Formats: sequence, structure tokens, C-alpha cells
Amino acid sequence: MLQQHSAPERAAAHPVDPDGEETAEWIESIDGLLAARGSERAAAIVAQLSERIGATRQAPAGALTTDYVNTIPASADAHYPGDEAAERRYRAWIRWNAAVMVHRAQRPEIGVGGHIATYAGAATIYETGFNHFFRGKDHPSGGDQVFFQGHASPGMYARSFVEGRLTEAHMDGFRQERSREGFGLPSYPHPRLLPDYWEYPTVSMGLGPMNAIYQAQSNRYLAARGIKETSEQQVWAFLGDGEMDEPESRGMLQLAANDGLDNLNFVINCNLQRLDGPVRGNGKIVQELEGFFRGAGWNVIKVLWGREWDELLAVDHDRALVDLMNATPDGDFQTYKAESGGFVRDHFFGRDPRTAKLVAGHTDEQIWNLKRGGHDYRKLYSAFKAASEHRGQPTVILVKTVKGYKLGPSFEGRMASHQMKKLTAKDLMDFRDLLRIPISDAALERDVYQPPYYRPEPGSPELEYMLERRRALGGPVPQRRSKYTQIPLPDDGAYALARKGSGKQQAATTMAFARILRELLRDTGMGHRIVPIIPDEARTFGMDAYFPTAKIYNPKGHTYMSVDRELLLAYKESTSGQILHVGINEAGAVAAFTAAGTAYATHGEPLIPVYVFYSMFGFQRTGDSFWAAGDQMARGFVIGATAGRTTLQGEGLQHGDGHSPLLAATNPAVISYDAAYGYELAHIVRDGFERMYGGEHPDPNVMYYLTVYNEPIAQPAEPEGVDAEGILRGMHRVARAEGEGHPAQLLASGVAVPWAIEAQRLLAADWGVAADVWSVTSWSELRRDALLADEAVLSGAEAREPFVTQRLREGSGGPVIAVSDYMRQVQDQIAQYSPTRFLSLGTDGFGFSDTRAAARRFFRVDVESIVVRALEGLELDGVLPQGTAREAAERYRLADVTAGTTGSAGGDA
Ligand SMILES: Cc1ncc(C[n+]2csc(CCOP(=O)(O)OP(=O)(O)O)c2C)c(N)n1
Ligand SMILES: [Mg+2]
Repeated sequence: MLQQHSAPERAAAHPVDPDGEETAEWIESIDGLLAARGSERAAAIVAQLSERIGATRQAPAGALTTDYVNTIPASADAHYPGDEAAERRYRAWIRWNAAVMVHRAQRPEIGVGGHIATYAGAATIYETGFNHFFRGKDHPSGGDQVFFQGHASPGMYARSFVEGRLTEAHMDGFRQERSREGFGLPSYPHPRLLPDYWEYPTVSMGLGPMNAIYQAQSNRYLAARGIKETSEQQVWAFLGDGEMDEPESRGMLQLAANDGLDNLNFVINCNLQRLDGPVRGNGKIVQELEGFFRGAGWNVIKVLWGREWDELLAVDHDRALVDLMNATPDGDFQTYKAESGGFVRDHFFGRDPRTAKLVAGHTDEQIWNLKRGGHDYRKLYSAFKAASEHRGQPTVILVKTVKGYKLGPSFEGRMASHQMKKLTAKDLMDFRDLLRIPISDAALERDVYQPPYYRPEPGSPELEYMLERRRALGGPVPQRRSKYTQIPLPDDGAYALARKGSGKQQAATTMAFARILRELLRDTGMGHRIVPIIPDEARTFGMDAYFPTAKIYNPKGHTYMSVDRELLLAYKESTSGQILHVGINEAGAVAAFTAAGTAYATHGEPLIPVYVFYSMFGFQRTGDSFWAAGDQMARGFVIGATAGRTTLQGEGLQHGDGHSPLLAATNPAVISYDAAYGYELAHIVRDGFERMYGGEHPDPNVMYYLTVYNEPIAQPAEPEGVDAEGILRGMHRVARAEGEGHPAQLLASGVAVPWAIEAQRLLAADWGVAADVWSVTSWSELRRDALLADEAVLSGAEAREPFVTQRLREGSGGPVIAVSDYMRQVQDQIAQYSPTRFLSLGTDGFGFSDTRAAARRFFRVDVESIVVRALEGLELDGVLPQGTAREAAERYRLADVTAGTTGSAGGDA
């Protein structure tokens, strides 16, 4: 019988040697040889032995790839526990309904369509999971987490329809989320659009693999932290072979291997095609992935050939067939399945007289019926079982399939099959015949746009069996639940320090935030649920202070002797550590954030991620992941540290963030704040907790994005009777105009607030202008409120004035000058809602690594620039004589970059 596993490979895969005695004998022989003949001779013999192993169809120890055959030999295939006939029957119903759903969505008045071919090719893979592996939420284990390939979603809907979870009205609501409110099914898995159903948004290629890896890690973390038992829960990620070209798909495999995530299974549907054409026409994607994954430390299981091939392989004594399989490029394999049995005989088997002879007794039809492994539920079952039982490593199952399988010659293996959305009348009839769906020709001909769905009468034995399988496995999949353990919110004590200010000392807002976080971590009610996530910048942000107490999570603990073990702030790793230190890996950090931030739904146990990063490498670098986190309704805090184009100096152009609040504003799930002071942060963080877990807010599914700076400033104590509502809604007055003078209003955010306060002083002293200063904690929240107000008529709501307009009316009046350390578009978000003239200043353009003072002068955002801009506003309003602003610009030498003085020295990260 065919044997593809070598003993050494097995030994390598299993940490425990299955036959230590035998191994010891071999070692003894080698030792003898070494002693007698020396190492050169011993190495030569080992090399020859290795070659010999290769020649007998086994993978030499340490080899990254094996022959292009199933990893599990036929002799080791597991016993199949299912009712094959019943499963085949309803698999056909599901296939039918999936294709019909997409086809019907093409009816003339709708014309939306979707993807048919991907699910058709993957149906058997998914059904293996549904019938025997995927555990639902009511399973004693807590259930599995299944990441479905996004554009295979019609298949999941079709199964849910047969199960009775969805109705025909839902099926006909495919891609009509708004026009068929209540019945609309989103094209792809979007939890936000179907919150009781989908759990993981996957359709942005590459995010699914990352998120699945960190989901598996998060499961382990929950158990290690004593919050939830997760040891029996498995993560399954279904991915496309084309998708594996995304760097994100492959870039984090090492984490899964290093953490020994044997609760993780990737299943890659290798149909050899992506959207436009072959994934590796000239090569072999399965072999490439096998080498890549094995090299990364994963367990690899290939499912390439169906059972029909077993007997051919069994008599392939001279390896002619295996050699042919090894040598045939994917482009050819794709073509074979778009042709015929005769074609395969001539162009595949016919390439070697020995293989031609192997199939000489086969009819063309029998040759055509030599299936790919991904269409054989027995082979798949063996692989899934082996994967779920494998210990010590994550597993990838590489499954070879035909895209568009069973959809007939116009779909199967065709280059364009990915985007084909409808079937011809003939395709439909053939498909019906092939699947043996009891629908008459007349019913199909009645309306070619609307072939009927098929669901048997309740009580049909197949349906009963199907439902029973799901009951036994713990209920339906996919299913999202959002009931979770209520948690006590941190009490006021956690914020007391931040509200006191920094006294005589100076402190940056990054530091102020770090102190708030330290207090929160100490909170006895919920501190243990906070997950600090820091991609290798803890020291930069002053968060190394948490190392010795909170400790860094590492499933292997801390087994080495640390160089800094004597220090108070020693680097400390622990199996129950709280900090997720993901390494220099922002993409991984967002994936970790997403898993933690959705634990309330996935596990019913809230974790509150606090992800701290260089602000430039957040929404800009990993914006798509935040978008997916928003879709998945993640809750948590995202901290853009060392923010501001002119504030983080020394790092230069690539680090100088002058726009992250704008990028954050594009994500509807992100509430973004640019606080100036620690006491503002205290209000904002407390509000965030209340919103996310207080149980009262109608929309708790948000992420708070806080930009904080590394420039030390005098942090004022919270003023008596502070306008807390203003802080949270976006602006509050921090300095009233004093004395008589022409009125103006200075709006600033974050690090720019002290500049505005100084400008207020200069305006009063030098120009007789009395200006109010407002700290704008959130330009984007002000804008969002204003948009709602201004759409009142359109949406039939009560007309009202935007909050920003109201507050500005309450102020001193005069022109509004808006400034921050970001590009003007950030400030300009509220321009149209200002009741008076609105002028902005900002840091548009690339940053550089000059001093803060020079940079602020260069971008014309510094104190004097604010003064001149205010005078310009008053001049344009006719309040001040023409030429006043120019005169001021000359007096302050505004054109001279070296004359700027705004900002403290330093600022390197
Ligand atoms: C980031 C990203 N880029 C592009 C796409 C568009 N897209 C959707 S499916 C697809 C092809 C997928 O091929 P593969 O992963 O092999 O899946 P399968 O063949 O199983 O359909 C592409 C390019 C996307 N969804 N996400
Ligand atoms: Mg593919």
C-alpha cells in the first residue's frame, strides 16, 4: 500500500518518538560508523540513505515538499462515520439553491447577481465541516470559529435555507439589504449587516488568514488569563489559493507555529484559479504552499486525489503516474477539467506509455470520473479529522478542486467562471438532472429568470439527518451572538490622577494616557479584561512600566535568563501575561485588537483591547483591517501615539502624521478625539467605557481613536465645572476672551491648544483683539453631529442647529481661526457650520525631521501664524484696516523659518 510518511518525518511531527528503542539502535549504528570511519563517511552514507528514501516515494526528512499525492495514504483513510447517501442528497439541494439564489438575483428588475463558481467547487469541503466538524454555539466546547471564504457565502445561505433558518424571501433578498429591509442578505459575510448570522468579515483577501490566526491566539489567551475555558474550540479558516498571494495571508504564519496553535486549521481551496486566470499556470500552487507552510512550522495535509485514483496509484510501481503528477503544471490540470475524459487520456496519461497503459482498461467516462480530492468527502473527512486531532502545530489542509464543479462545461475550470452569475436554460436543466432535483421542465421553463428553489417537505429523512447532525454538533453555523457577561465599569478613582494635572512638572498626553491605563489595569472589577496591545513601541510610549506587573503574554512563559532581570522595569514574559506584544507587526496588532474587541460576542466575555501605535502606522497602514474590525463590531481603544506632523520630530517624513484623524473619520465605527489635556482624556476614556459596556448607549459597537503626543506641556488641572458635554461632543472653551477688544475665536486641538492660548495673549497685548480659545476635542464628531442636523429635512427629522454652531454662537463672536497639527482638511470638516468667517491653518504636505519650532513656522501653524491669521480674518470682515495682517507678518518675521519659537526642543520617539 502507498505510504507517504517517513518515520523520521513522523517523529519530527510528533514530539514524542513513537519507537524510541528503534531510534536508539539507529543512533548507535551511526555512532559506531562515526567512531570507525569519521564524519565524512557517515555523512556520505546518510546522504545515500536519504536519496534512497526519496526514491521510494517517501519525503526525505527535512524536505519541504512531498510528492503530488494525498498526504494521508488510502490505507490510513479514516472510517467515514456519516450516511453518505443522505449527505450526497442534501448536498445537491444546497448546491442547487446556492446557484439558483445568485441566478434569481439576476432577474431583470434587480440585476445584482453574485458568485456561483467558488461555492460550487467548494461545496464538498464545506459540507464535510458542517456534517462532522463545525461545532455550534451550544456545543459544550463553546463552539468553533469558522471563517468562510467571503464569496462562497451563497452556499452558506443555501444551507441555512434548507435547514429552515432562512426563508425564500431571504433568499430573494440576496444583495438587497435596504430595499428588502428585514430580509436582505448581504453579498458577503458582514456581521454589521447581518448581526445574528455572520461573525467574521473575510472578503477583503488576506484579512481572514490574519484574523483567524489571532482568533486562535485570543482563544488561548482567554484561557491562560483564566477568563474562559476554550481548549476544545477550533478555528477553521477557509481560504482561496489566489488569496494566498496576499502578503497578509502568509505574513503571520510564524506566530501560529511559535505559539503552537493546534486549535487552528487553514483549509485552502486550491482550484488553481483566481479571478482572472490560473494562480500558477506554469507551476504548482499546492507544492509552493506546502513548502511555505511546512517551512513556517505548520503541519501540512494535502488532499489532491479522490478515491478513484487509489487503485491506479497502488499499481504505479515504477512511479510513472506520480512522476507525471509531479511534473504536470497547474495550467494543464485546469485545462483537463474543462475538456473531456478522452482529452485527459490523450494529454495526461498519454504522455508516458506506462501511464497510458494504466488506464487502458478505463472508459473515457471512467477517466473523467477520476475526481479531485476536494470532491471526495471521504478524503476530506480523513484530512479534517487528522487536522483537528493534530497536536503541537497548526494545520493547513491543501485541497485540490475544480472551480465551478458540476455547473457544466460553460463553468467548470473556465477562465471567466469566477464572475459568471447566471446559468442558461440548458445549464439549469443539466444541473438539475445531474443533481437529481425534483423540479419539472415546465417549472423551469415558466420563468427562466426565476427557477424554483428546492426544499423537501419537513420530515424527509435526509433533512432530519441533516438537522440531527447540526444538533449533535451544537446548533447552527454560522451564528453570531452578542450576549455577554456584564462587567463593572472602572470607578472614578481610575481617572483622578489625570484630572489633577501635572502640577509644576510637564507631561505629554501620551504620558497622561499611560497613567490612566496604569490605573485602569489596577481596577479590581475589570482591569484584568484590558488587553494592552503594543507592537514593539512600549518604551517609546512609556509603557514599559507595565512589563513587570502586567507581564507580556507568551504561551511558553519566560524560560531564558533576562539580561535586565535585576532591574525594576524588567522585561517579563509569562504564560498568563496580560500584554499582547505582537512584535513589529501592526497588521497583526489590529488582528489581535479585532479578536479581543469582539470577544464579547465570540465568547460572551468582554475583553477591552487598548492598542497603542505610532499614529502614522495605524489607519494609514492598516486601514482595511480597521474597516473589517468595524464590520465585526469590535469595541476598544485605539491610541495613535506620537501624533502630529510637527510634534514627533527626528523621525521625519514617513512618521510625521498630519492626517490620521482624517483617515479615522472615514470609518463610521471610529470615534476620534484629539485631546489637549489629561483631564480631557479622562472624560473621553470614561465615556468610551460607558458607551461600550455601560449598557445604555444605542450604538456601543465603536472604537475610540485617541491621538496623543510626546511633547511635554504643563497639564492644567480640570477646571471647576468643566463643560464635560462639550469635551465629549467635540469642543469646550478653555480660555475666555479677557478685556475689551475686537472679538475672534481660536479653535485648536491637541498639541495646538497651548499655541492658541499664547496667540490669544499676543492678540490682546499687541493688537487689541479679545479672542476665546476652544479646545476642539473632535473635529469629526462635531462634523458628524452637524451632518445629522443638516440632513434633518431629508430624513424627516426635527430641524435643529448643529452643536458646533450653537457653541460658536455662545462664544465671543468674530472670525473663527481653526488650527491643529494636522492638515487643514481636518479642521475644515466644520467650516460650513461656522456662523462667522472660518479660516484654517494646518500642516499640509510631507513632514521632515527639523526642530518643532522650525516645522511649525514652516507649516504656518505656530503662535505667530495664528495671530496673523486672526488679524487677516478681522481685516476681511472690515473690522481692522487693510494691511494689518501683513504688517504683523513682517513684525513676527513669519517668512523666516528660523524665527519660530513654538514648541519645546526634542521630540524624538
Ligand atoms: C484585497 C482584495 N483584493 C481583491 C479582491 C477581489 N477578489 C474577490 S475574489 C477574487 C479571486 C479569488 O480567488 P481565490 O482566492 O483563488 O478564490 P476562489 O478561486 O476560491 O474563488 C478577487 C481578486 C478582494 N476581494 N480583496
Ligand atoms: Mg482559487
